Amino acid sequence: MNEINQTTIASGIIAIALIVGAIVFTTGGDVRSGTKTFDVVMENNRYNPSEIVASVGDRVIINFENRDPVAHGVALPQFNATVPGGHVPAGGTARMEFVADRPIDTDAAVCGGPNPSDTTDDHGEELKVRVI
Ligand SMILES: [Cu+2]
Repeated sequence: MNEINQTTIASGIIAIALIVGAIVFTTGGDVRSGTKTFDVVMENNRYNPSEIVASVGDRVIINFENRDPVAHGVALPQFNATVPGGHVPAGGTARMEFVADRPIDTDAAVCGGPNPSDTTDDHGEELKVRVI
């Protein structure tokens, strides 16, 4: 009888320890690398929102929905990030994902040129990406 009780108690302690450990591990993982997801609508050659902000270390996911009859190019070469083919197709959607491993303040709208600072031949849109 006594042995059974001790075994039961010991099993209970181990189970609680495993649960607490799992909670600590999960929470710690979230704190170290949070995921920020943004939904950006492209319409009339403008993006909404036109600025997103993330923290260094965040995994950033941007879901684009292009409501325009033309494709729009987006890229963040600093994070080696873009969408399939480099453009969000006309009337289509695309996803861009990257780890924001350093601070930055740039424009991810790159229609018309591979250089994100070149806005001379794009549609005039802007998607400011700030990592702070
Ligand atoms: Cu464009």
